[in-house]
Amino acid sequence: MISSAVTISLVPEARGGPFVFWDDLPAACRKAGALGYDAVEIFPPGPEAIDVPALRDLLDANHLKVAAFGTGAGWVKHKLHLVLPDASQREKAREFIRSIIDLAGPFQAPAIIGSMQGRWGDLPRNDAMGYFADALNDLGEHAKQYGVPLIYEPLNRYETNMANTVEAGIALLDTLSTKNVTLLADLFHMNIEEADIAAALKAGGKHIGHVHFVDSNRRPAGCGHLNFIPIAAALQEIGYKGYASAEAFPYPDSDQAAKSTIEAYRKYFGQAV
Ligand code: LER
Ligand code: MN
Repeated sequence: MISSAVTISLVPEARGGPFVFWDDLPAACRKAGALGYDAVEIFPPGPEAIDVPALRDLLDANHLKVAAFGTGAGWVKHKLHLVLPDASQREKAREFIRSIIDLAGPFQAPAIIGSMQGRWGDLPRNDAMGYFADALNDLGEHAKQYGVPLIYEPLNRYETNMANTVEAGIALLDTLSTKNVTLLADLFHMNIEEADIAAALKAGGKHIGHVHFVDSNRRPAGCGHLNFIPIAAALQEIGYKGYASAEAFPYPDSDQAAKSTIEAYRKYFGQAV
């Protein structure tokens, strides 16, 4: 069965970004729990921002899990990514991601590499791809001790030139020595880059480890022009059992975005209320 999740950003520098809830972790968890979400996906400024025992209590009280932790604050706050020309900056980016993996692991949650993949250009493509593959191998193996994968998210062409499609993501995974990296299928990015979203999900098969459940315009599912019927059928066909996580703009506001997404989730993924 596919589980539901909703995003919470705790990063002021990400304001304007595609996160449903903002700033107030306890209030967001209460709202997610009340709506019947299975989990929250947290975008923290860094590991020190999360009070681990307090988060555990919050999750228990609201019958929630953590679907994943994002690592993008390493980019939006610290301007770090994994293919910067300077080796010490690349290492800092890796350390930041490692610290999020160590935060996430005890929650049995994976970390996501999205914007931290950076883009090549300051470095030749081959060098950048080599550094990136090294980092994925290292960090993927690091995540193994927690029994979780590392999740890599292909992004659309306006955000990265590393890998924009599921096919390019799989080609990259094929070069890795680690088997512990899976792909994130973000339906917003896929709507820009894929010729056929459902076909791409089917081709992704066992490599699809997480889904950002969102519409064409990055509004909540149901507020754009995506046809979720073939998307849901494709996920079912590949036996996907991860999260459909609402990474969407808080449109028209956070509460309504969370409500309309859980309704869409129930409609398309058949969750009993
Ligand atoms: C960025 O566009 C995105 O989709 C996030 O999940 C990655 O930081
Ligand atoms: Mn995403």
